[in-house]
Amino acid sequence: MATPSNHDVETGKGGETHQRVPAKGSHDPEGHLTTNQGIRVSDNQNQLKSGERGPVLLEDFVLREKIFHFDHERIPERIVHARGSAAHGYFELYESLSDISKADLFQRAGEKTPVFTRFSTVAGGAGSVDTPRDVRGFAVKFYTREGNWDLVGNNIPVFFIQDAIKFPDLIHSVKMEADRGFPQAASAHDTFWDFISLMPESTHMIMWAMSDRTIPRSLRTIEGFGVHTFRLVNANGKSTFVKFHWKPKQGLQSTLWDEAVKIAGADPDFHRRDLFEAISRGDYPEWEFGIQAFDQKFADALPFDVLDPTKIIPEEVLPIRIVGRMVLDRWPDNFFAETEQVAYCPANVVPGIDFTNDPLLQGRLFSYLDTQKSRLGTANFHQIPVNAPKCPVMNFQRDGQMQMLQPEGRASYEPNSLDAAGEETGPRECPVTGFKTFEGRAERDEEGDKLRIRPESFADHYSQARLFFRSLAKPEQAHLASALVFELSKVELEHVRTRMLSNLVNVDPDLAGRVAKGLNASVPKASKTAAPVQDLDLSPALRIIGGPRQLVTLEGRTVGILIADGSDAKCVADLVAAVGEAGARPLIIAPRVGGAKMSDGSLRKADAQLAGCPSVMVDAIAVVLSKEGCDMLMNEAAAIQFMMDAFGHLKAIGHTPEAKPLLDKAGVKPDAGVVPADKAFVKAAGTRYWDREPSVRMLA
Ligand code: HDE
Repeated sequence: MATPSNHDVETGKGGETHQRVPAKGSHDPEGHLTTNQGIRVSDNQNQLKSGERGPVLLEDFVLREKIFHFDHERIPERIVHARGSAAHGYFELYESLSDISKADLFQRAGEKTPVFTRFSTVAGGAGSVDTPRDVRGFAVKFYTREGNWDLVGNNIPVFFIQDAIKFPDLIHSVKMEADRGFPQAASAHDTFWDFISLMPESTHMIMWAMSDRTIPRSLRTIEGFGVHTFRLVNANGKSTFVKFHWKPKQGLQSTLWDEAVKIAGADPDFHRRDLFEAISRGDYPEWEFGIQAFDQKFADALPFDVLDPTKIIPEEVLPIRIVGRMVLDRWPDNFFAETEQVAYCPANVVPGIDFTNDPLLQGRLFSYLDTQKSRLGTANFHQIPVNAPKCPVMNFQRDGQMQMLQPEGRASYEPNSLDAAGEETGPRECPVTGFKTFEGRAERDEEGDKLRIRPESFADHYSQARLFFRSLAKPEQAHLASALVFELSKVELEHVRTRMLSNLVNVDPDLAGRVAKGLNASVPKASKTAAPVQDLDLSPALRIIGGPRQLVTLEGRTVGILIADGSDAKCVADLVAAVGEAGARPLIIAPRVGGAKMSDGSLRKADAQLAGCPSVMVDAIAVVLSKEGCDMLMNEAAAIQFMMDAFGHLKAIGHTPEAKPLLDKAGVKPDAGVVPADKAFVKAAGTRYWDREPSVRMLA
């Protein structure tokens, strides 16, 4: 419902519009425009000038303040993860974890903890597109009763490097090249692959990065991982190692590369918009929270080091115990105040959660505070509402830029005895409930000489890369190989391509052969490995296609229904109803957004215009055209491309018999996914048709 207007409209001498508080009325503070000093503004359209056409006067503090504030609206964007979208929600615990953790949020089944979750791409700037091939950040701030816990993870369970000292090199290599300032938000260039090919430890991550995981269909269809091994600590001080997981209730779903590229042009905000719209319509995204908990004995028996962040523990080796869920149900009120200013930090843990000696994690614990100071400009960034804990915060830290608190009294130190004089004495430490670092020296080699050395237990860089590649479904393997061909084709330094191929031979000779063929290169000798490559048991749980988290469903998806003048009104109405019943959002697309004149003479308004809504924007299409409508669209490139892309992206296509000529023109061939635009379509639309792919695309 529209808000009642609070203003009168007048036209100024120069024809400019003035929206003004009504001259007659109470003139109470409500609704008056003021400066930041609270001074009411009389004219927000004109500067103060000497004479009608004269110079502007320096004394115009209203103008000066407005422009001054505007000039300072931007803060430094994040050096990595600059582009992000976030939402509020809650975490709900399914079962008490008190046996392994004393953290308050893990004690009582059914209890909810507020969260703020930010998803991001890594390489691009804040204004870059949503769908490049990139890792997605998955950062959750839990506002627990014992303070904030930040689980700052990614949508991939491993990382490129084993030691924090390599992070600036990794990021410099993937960002825009230093001399030319391109490419933006893309890993397909010389410096990235130069670095990667010299860093065999990144090979496992590269397999994930080149897989369909890095071109997700939606932020709602990604997994999340804490990556490092953490610890849970119970009330008796016993430590349990843990890996954290987020599993999307919407199922895992990715795009095809060609689709991701086209989405970038059609809607640069595709993921942000999708998250916003899903929450706005009450289709709240949800993830289950899982843990892999294990002890030192289990860790010692694994064929790799659990402190090495380039390794996973396959679910088949240690199942994931689902212990809770996260629901995102509220969009931020203000993007800047919340999504931009939120400051995550892996060092934010609560009693009952602790770190391990993972050398990457250790570096991160140190790094994030510096970032926040540099970005938010003050050591008081924790006072910004989105960062402020939702429990009491009391200490003797004082002052600093942008201090918002006004502590009373003189107790700004302790010990003090001001209480003896009847004054406030301030808070005190507590050995019972305060955070105590886990003391045990359970990890090997914790004591020893000071060394700059990589442990030998980190030396196997290829076995899990092989495990990942071989565990994928066939189409996913082809996508991965093709992604490597694409990226390396953009690499101009030939020696880098060759070195990368040598590394790939260690992963899988077949993969190396396919990539070499795609580059029209020969397969070089395998590069030297630091440890023998092992054939580990495969993990089918790593697959998207045919894996345990692929859902055949229309729930949460979008179905495009293409109409034009003369479309069958009943057919469209039935489809809209059936698609809605199946949990999807029907999107009516027409040549003109005002709508189309239907078979029964009614006007059906469209949600989107065909030229601005290619089929990459939806998960399946129904083409409900009459003969007249089809004839009209036969010479419309947007309509032909609409069909061609839906077919090429392996989507279900429902159509009326009259639409057939258009399908033929677009090269749509009959298969299990091309069906009549009726119930059969609704049934067919919950999945993609992978068998179609070899007929539409040459893959490596
Ligand atoms: Fe980050 N990372 N990172 N990172 N990271 C940042 O902190 C850093 C790493 C991750 O939505 C920065 O506030 C170092 C791994 C996410 O605001 C910065 C190292 C993982 C986000 C930083 C790593 C991550 C960040 C930039 C190697 C997955 C976005 C802005 C030791 C487990 C959080 C900021 C958000 C952000 C440093 C490695 C995840 C520069 C030094 C591994 C999701 O402090």
